[in-house]
Amino acid sequence: MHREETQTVLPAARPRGRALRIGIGGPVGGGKTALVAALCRALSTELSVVVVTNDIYTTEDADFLRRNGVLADERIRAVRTGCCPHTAIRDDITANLDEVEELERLHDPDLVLVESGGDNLTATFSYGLIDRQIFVVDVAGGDKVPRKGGPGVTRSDLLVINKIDLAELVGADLDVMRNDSAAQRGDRPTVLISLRAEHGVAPVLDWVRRSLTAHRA
Ligand SMILES: Nc1nc2c(ncn2[C@@H]2O[C@H](COP(=O)(O)OP(=O)(O)OP(=O)(O)O)[C@@H](O)[C@H]2O)c(=O)[nH]1
Ligand SMILES: [Mg+2]
Repeated sequence: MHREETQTVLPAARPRGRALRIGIGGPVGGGKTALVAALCRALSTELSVVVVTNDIYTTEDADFLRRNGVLADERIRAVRTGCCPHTAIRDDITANLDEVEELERLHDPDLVLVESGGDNLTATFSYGLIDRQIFVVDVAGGDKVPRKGGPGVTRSDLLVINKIDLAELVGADLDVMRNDSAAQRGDRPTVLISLRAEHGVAPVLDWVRRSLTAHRA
């Protein structure tokens, strides 16, 4: 652990309050697991981090995170929803809450990341499960996506537009996506990133650190 190195960013003494729980949702394949992996890699030397993934039929995403060694295996739990992913993060959150609370009991984390199964634009997390939510879309769905709205696009605490490295290939205009997001979201932040780029996760990392500081305060 290298907690001393981060004291300029985070409060020196960790209050004994509950961990910050962040939900990460969005359509299938947008880069939710890639984002979780990048956040874990960047934060796990300075913070205690745990992860709950959701898949409908498998434990694919948890397996991926474990295979890539982003955290110790026991810090990663998988929920198999067996039904529409939004049900398990919004309507009946019991299975997720059980895993989150068990991980909190075992590891006393600073940060809990809950990845939703890939869903559609209507999916959101219950604030009974998480404190803040990130909605991840990608440019490959077309630059119309932010304009189509839905609660993830309009009301998530952070909108991530991922895979900007592919924008030219798929003919997505990033200015259109930026402007439509601003029109949909008002003051709520949006970041355009590529998780394939070196330090591509940095804008999300900054937001997570600011959120953690605010949560602790
Ligand atoms: N080119 C490019 N590919 C990316 C980027 N981010 C993720 N990917 C790739 O996109 C694919 C899907 O990424 P995932 O992280 O599995 O997406 P997901 O949202 O977790 O998918 P589900 O959990 O199945 O909904 C993978 O092959 C990633 O390697 C990016 O910024 N650029
Ligand atoms: Mg995933």
